[in-house]
Amino acid sequence: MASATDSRYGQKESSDQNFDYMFKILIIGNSSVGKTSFLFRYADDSFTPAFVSTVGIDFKVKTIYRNDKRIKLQIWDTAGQERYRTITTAYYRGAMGFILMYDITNEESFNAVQDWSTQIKTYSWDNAQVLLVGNKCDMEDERVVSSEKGRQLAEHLGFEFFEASAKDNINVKQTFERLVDIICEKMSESLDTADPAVTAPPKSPQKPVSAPQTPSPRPRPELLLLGVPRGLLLLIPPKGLRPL
Ligand SMILES: Nc1nc2c(ncn2[C@@H]2O[C@H](COP(=O)(O)OP(=O)(O)OP(=O)(O)O)[C@@H](O)[C@H]2O)c(=O)[nH]1
Ligand SMILES: [Mg+2]
Repeated sequence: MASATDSRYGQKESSDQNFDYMFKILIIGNSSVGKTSFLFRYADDSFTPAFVSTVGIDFKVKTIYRNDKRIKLQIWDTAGQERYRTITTAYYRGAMGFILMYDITNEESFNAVQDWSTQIKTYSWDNAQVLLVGNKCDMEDERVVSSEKGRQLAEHLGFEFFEASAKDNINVKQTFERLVDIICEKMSESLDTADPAVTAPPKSPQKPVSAPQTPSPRPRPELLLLGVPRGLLLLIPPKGLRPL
């Protein structure tokens, strides 16, 4: 089973400090929709038909050039199974983009999209960008969710929409690149405001950066519910604690 120590998740690139921006991206959605396959297709150009359900959460790093910038993507692959929900939602904090995935051959996974969207609103910050992806579009004969239904739901939720196939490598790269572009657009719109979720590389001399920090096992609910990065909240004086 995949786990934090799974050798498939090579971290070779994670120590590369030569980048302009680093974006944290999460892939979420019901179990078996193809999240892990989607990530492996993108990062390693590989696909396996075997289903190995993800345990907890893991990540891969990929650095790309986009808009004249070198952008390091830290892509988190979350477990879709309900039992891991507390762990996975703790990682939503600080994510700049989400790929919310369903399986076009599985109606239940499509019906769950609204709930996943609510989870994003609850646990991430307001400016996080979301793409809705209907995966397994190679399985046309078994399709139960039409493209039109997918598009309508995406429109209703305010997300952009792709149908894709990790198996046949359809729209995988395009999905990530579009998400990066939307994040970049959003960043340039809010140039004046400090953007705590964007991590610029350290000034020289460059220090090695450790693997992404694991959130505390019990995230503080008031911070998560507000969807505000923790650093910002610390600037607010704790009025209630002042002596009278
Ligand atoms: N035909 C087809 N099968 C796919 C595609 N993507 C994934 N699969 C298969 O679907 C099954 C589930 O894929 P995973 O990537 O493990 O699903 P997951 O969303 O990561 O599931 P959890 O880790 O349990 O949340 C595997 O057997 C994959 O081979 C696709 O695009 N087309
Ligand atoms: Mg998985």
